[in-house]
Amino acid sequence: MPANAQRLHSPVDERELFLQDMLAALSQRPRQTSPKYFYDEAGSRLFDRICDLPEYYPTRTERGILEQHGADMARALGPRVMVVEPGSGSSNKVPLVLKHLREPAAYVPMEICLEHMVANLAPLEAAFPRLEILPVAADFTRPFSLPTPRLRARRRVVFFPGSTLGNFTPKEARELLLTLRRVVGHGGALLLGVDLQKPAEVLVPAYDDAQGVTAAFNLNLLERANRELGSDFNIANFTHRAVWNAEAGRIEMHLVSRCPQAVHLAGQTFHFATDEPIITEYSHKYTHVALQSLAAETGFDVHRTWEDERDWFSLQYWVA
Ligand code: AVJ
Repeated sequence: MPANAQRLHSPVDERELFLQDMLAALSQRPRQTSPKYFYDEAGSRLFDRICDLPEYYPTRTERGILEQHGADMARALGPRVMVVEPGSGSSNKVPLVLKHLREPAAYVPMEICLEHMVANLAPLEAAFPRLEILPVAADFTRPFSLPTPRLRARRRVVFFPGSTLGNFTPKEARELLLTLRRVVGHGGALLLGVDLQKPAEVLVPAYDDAQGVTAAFNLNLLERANRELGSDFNIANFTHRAVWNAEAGRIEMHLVSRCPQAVHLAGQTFHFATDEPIITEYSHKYTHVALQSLAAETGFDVHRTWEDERDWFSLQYWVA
């Protein structure tokens, strides 16, 4: 592990947390797991494949906006900023902004899975040899502290692309944005990538692709529980489903029981009826009006936004 990387939770804590969260998830109705558990090594690789799928438009649409307007965004952010990226994944979007920033003070990627994060930093270190990179292995939905870069930062900026915000319910999203507002402080900024509402015939295939990669990503959660927690999910007895919940304005991913069955985990037994779902992810889709209200409710001003020509995706520059 690089000397400057910080691991805030021990692997034992992570396993215990996964077990407790899975027991709680399977005990509630409807059963609902946290999407953060998708991203073990296998899940992270499957997600990287999802990003290249023809049906999954968000990644390429967002990249297009960052490529076209990255210089404009960097001018708005200004010189000597410290860029914090919660859920940095493969850190493959931040270079599109970093390359235009004048004297960035530091880049702080944050991921739960330290191995996946650090394994992906080599290209960034090669492209930005003078940039101080301070990886932090933490779950950004829980309290975290940030390292202090050698070069004093003029302002803190959180880069939060990929519509990861969509994973959270409106209440959770507000709480997370209030946390990010505290992280950046007065005068700080948020550069937020969010997926916008569009017809269901575009949205549903993006979460239920013809090749079944998203199905494998979803089912991998049960395989991970079997691998790491010793549960006995029979993967063939669950099927992937993606639904557009128009009232809530979100895509929902479910794992649906194909038959009456019992699953065992840590000495407990969980009975499933046919067609009973485990909700594994929400992906909320936003309107411009909803984003304006969300910014106002969480102490930010919407200073600039950049969209693609179809108005499918938006990069939002919010100032605290
Ligand atoms: C990484 C949470 C933004 O919600 O679109 C992709 C995850 N799930 N395909 C999303 C995901 C199914 C993705 N986020």
